[in-house]
Amino acid sequence: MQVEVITLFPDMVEQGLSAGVPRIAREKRALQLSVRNPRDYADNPHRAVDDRPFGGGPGMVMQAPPVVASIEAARAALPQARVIAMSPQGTPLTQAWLQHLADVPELILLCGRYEGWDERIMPYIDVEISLGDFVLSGGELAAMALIDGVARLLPDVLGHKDSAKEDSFVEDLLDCPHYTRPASWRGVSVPELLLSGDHARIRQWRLQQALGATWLKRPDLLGRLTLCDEWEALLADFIEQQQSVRKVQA
Ligand code: 9D3
Repeated sequence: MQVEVITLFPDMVEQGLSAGVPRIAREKRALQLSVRNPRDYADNPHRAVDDRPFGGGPGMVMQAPPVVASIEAARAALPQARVIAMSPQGTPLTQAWLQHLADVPELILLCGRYEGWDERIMPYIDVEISLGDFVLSGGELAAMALIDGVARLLPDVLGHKDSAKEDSFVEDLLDCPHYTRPASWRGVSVPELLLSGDHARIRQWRLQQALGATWLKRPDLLGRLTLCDEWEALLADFIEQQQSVRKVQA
């Protein structure tokens, strides 16, 4: 996948995606990233790309000419690309979106700064994507989050060890608890079952813990799923155990 990020902070994006999984994706050429600065397309001697809003009000607005010149230059490099604007007005990013985007060969991501951009850039945008209902100071962290989430889905980046693919349920549920050595630490032992070598029961315990964690912490996620009888029974059992724990505590 080839990605062009249009940003006033190219170093931030370049640096943020040069560690961990995105770095591996780039080294394996599964992800080819380039950054482009609208300042390089400003036609004034101070290379200004923002100006005061018509109609008054606080802050500055990114100007249409350098932003659209950047998009058009990125388009020349990536002719098939969809143009995604990172924007608090966008549709919220989900795992389903990431899975869709992981199949797209070329992407252009536009990052805003200041109060946003001149509305006249909108005809050059295919879709607006947000990270959620909270306020960031610009689109760069959102673009980096999107690229990070896509990078780990690209073929041959994580290989078979990808724990996200090992168990098909994990995409829809919260994670189960994890433990590693030491087996006993500060008087707290790892659940015995995990040391038993009984992989069928371990798998079932993990699924039950994932169902239980989702029920406790994110009931909204459970509401969107229809559970099969086996999962329903595992969750019912978890809830029962939870209620006896609560009674002992009370
Ligand atoms: C406080 C400023 N707001 C005035 C009502 C508007 C505003 C302008 C620019 C809010 C945020 C931003 C910068 N944000 C992004 O570029 C952004 C973002 C976000 O803020 N939240 C979630 N996802 C995203 S994607 C890009």
